[in-house]
Amino acid sequence: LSLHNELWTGDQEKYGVLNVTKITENGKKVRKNWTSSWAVLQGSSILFQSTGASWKFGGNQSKPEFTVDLKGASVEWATKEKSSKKNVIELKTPSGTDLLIQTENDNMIKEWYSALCNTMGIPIME
Ligand code: I3S
Repeated sequence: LSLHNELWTGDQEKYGVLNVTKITENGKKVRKNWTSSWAVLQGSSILFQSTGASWKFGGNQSKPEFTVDLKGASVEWATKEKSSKKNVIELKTPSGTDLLIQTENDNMIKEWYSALCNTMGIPIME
């Protein structure tokens, strides 16, 4: 049981660098803007903070940051119509904000996929 718990909680918290873009906001389609971001999955939300180098230009300038509530969200591999990139996951939230997340690293994207599925209590399908 303790091993199971360790695996479970271990999978629920994850962080790393991902490419991310919103594709809808409040249900409306928005123009893609792929950005390299630190992504932190914690509890049922995911936080993104741009890795852009704004700190170079003087102290406290804040980097773009946003959090997405994943309660009730769906996670799926994005179709070719959604993006020409490889390793793209589509996240759809009940609030109408849909995101694509992507990394060139095949293993990393699988880890993110599993972690997201675990967070949402979805059985993992390859
Ligand atoms: O789905 P789209 O509109 O073909 O997405 C591409 C565009 O957003 C493009 O930028 P422009 O706003 O200048 O058209 C991006 O550079 C591409 O990366 C987007 O497509 P991919 O297939 O990379 O997600």
